[in-house]
Amino acid sequence: MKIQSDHIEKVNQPLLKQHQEDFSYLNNRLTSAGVQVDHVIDKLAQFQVAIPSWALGAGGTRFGRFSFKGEPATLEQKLDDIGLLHHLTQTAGAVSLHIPWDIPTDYKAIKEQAAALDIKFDAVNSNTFQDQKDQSASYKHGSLSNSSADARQLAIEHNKEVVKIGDQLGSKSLTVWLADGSSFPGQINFQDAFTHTQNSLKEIYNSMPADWSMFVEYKPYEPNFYSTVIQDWGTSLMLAQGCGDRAYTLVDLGHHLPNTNIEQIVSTLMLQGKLGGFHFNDSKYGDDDLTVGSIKPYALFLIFNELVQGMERNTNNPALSWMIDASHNVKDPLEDLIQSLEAIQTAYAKAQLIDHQQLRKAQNNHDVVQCQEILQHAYLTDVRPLLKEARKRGGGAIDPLMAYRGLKVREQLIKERGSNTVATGL
Ligand code: PSV
Ligand code: MN
Repeated sequence: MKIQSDHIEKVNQPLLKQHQEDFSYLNNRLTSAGVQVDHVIDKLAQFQVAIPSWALGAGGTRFGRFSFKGEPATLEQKLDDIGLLHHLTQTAGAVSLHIPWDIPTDYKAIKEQAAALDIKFDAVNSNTFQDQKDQSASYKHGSLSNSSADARQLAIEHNKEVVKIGDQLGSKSLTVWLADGSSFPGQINFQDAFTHTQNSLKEIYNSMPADWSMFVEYKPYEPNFYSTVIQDWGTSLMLAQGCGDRAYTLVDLGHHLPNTNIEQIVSTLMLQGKLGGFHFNDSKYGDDDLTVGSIKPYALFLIFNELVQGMERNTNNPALSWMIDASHNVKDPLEDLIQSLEAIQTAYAKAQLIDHQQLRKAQNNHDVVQCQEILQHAYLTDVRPLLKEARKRGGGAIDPLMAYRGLKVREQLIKERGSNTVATGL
C-alpha cells in the first residue's frame, strides 16, 4: 500500500482550522519569549529516526509471540511499512538492518526502493546472540568473548560480513550488541572475557572501511543473569577507546538498572566525543522495550536536554545515529512506532525551549528552585502544534495516528498480505 499526497491532504483538511489557531497562539507566545520558532520547527524536520527492520512485526516475549495480521513478510514489505510511517510522520527517514534477519537479495532494487521512499540506510546490526542453522561453532557460551577461538572467529567473520552488506547499501556504521556473559558465579573468567572481546572488536574495527564507525552497545543483564561482558557505559567506552577514534558507545535507554541517571551518562559521553548511537524505548523494570515516552516522559525530556546541549556544544562528538529499539507485543507495530516517534519529537521540541542562559545563571547563583522552574516551564509547554506544523510543512499528516486509522492502513495491509504473514525478528 502507498499513501498518496492527496490522501494526506484529505485527512488534514478537517484539522487545518484548529491547527492554525493553536499554532498561531503558541507561535506568538514563544516568539515573545525570545524563541526562534522556525528554527525549532526546522530542527524537528531534520531529526530523523531509524526504524529497525525487526520492529515492523509483532514482537515476542520470552514466553510467546502472538502474530499480528498483515505483517511484512519480506524486506521489501518492511521498507514499504517504513515508507508509510515516514510519509505520515516525516520523521522515519532511515532503516537499521539486522543481519541475518534481513539480508537483501537484490541490492540495486532495495536501494532504489529506499531512495524512492526517502529512506536512508543507517547503522547495520550484527547478531551473534543466536546460532544460525548449521553454524560451525556455537554462541551458546559467548561470541566475541568466547573462550573458544573457533566461536570467536566465527563471530568476527560474521561482523565483517555485516559490514560488507551495509557497505553495499550506503550504511556507514556497525552496531555490536553482545549477549555474552554468564548466569552463574565462576562460569567464566571476567578478565579473559574482556580481553577476548577487546581483541575481537579490534579485528572487526581494523577491517572496516575508513569512513565507517563502530557503536558498542552495553546492557547490564539479560539473557545472562549473573554477569554481562559489556555491562555498562564504562566498559563500552573502554572497549571503544581500545579500538580507536571511530568507535563509540551506544546508549539504549532500556539497558540500565532502575533509576540510573541516563542524562548524566549522555552528557559525559558527549563531552568526551564518544556517544555514537542511541536506541529509544521505555521501561518500567528492565529492558522492557515499551513505547517511547509511555512510562517516563520527564526522564526522556531530561535526556534530550543533555542531547540538545551536547549537539550544540560538543562539536567533537559525531552526529548521532538514532534508532527506535522497541518490541510490539500488544499494539499494532505501526501505531506503536507512530506513538514513539511523536514522543521523541515532543521531548526534542521541549528540550529546545529550555532557556540555557537563564539556567546557567540560576546554576551559578545556586538558585536551585529557579533551576527546576526553568526546566519545568519548558517541559510543561504543550509543543504539539510545533510538531504538527513541522509535519504539515513537510507534506505529512497533522495527526499521523488519526490519519493511519482514517486511511485504514492496517486493513489495506491485511487485504494485500493476508492474516498469516510473519515478520523476521525476535
Ligand atoms: C538487545 O537487547 C538490543 O537492544 C540490541 O540493540 C539488539 O540488536 C536489539 O535489542 C534486538 O535484539
Ligand atoms: Mn538496543
